[in-house]
Amino acid sequence: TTCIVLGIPVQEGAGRLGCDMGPSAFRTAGLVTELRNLGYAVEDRGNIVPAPQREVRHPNGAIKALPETVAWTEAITEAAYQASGDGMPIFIGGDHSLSAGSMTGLARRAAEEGRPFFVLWLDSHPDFHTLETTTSGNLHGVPMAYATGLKGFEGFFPSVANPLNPQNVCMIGIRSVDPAERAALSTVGVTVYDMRAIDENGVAPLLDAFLKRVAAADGILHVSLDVDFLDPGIAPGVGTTVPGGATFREAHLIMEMLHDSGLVRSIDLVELNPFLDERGRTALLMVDLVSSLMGRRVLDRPTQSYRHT
Ligand code: DIR
Ligand code: MN
Ligand code: MN
Ligand code: MN
Repeated sequence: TTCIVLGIPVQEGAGRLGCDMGPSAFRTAGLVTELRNLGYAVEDRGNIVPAPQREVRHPNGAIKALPETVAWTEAITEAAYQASGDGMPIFIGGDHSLSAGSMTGLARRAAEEGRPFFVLWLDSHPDFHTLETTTSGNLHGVPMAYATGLKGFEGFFPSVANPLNPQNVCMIGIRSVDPAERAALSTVGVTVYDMRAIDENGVAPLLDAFLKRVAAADGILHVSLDVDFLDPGIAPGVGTTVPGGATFREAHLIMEMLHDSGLVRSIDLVELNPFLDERGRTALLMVDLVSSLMGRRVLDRPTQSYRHT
């Protein structure tokens, strides 16, 4: 596999500035070297630039930076589609609005390959607002609703040719859900494991069940990792910390299980805000987690096999 690193310095989707420095911080933290040390060929395509902006206005006056986000989404969708034909894309953000583009581009690729597209969403938030329901107006809160084809984006965002089936989405780590998101989630069949589910079961059985479903469907799996999935105590470099997040050990276990599964085709690393970080520790932790996802291991051990039969 060739890892294709794509920097996406979008910050307009978040409530505060600084995510535009995320791609630099991932590179400074050694992402590319780490991947090469694990034996991968790596092609760093640099940072992508947004498409030209069009004037676009929405009746929801709370919305911020709609023309910018639409322009980013257009460019990211195309870059994601192209990169997924060349190797394993690793999208380094940038705020989570970038996933509106990465998921739609990857979904198009999966559709062309005739395989179902699945997403593992590791985040404290479901990011399941539509343009109508967002009250913060921060568009990093909408990418999952957009990619799954919820109503209300038409005429503003690019139309979604290959909507992600909500039943192919598994969210883990959720602990901050707005009322409109809760209502929408309950109707569409997204699998949502909140922190209580982790506390009661541990992450392993939750993820195992999902990976078995992906394998049984011969699916293509995308992983979207928001820094705020992690507990703020270990990952302070994000604008939207929420207490009570995933621990170092839970996060690494998830990454190692993902590697063992052999199912992951692409990764988003989002919401890293180097301005809020403590001497790069969050960037370093994120790179460390990527290493585990890409195959670094402590000991050899027999692994559960997730094979399509
Ligand atoms: C909140 C926070 N649900 C909003 N969202 C996100 O602003 O819509 N924070 N994504 O990271
Ligand atoms: Mn998010
Ligand atoms: Mn989040
Ligand atoms: Mn089958």
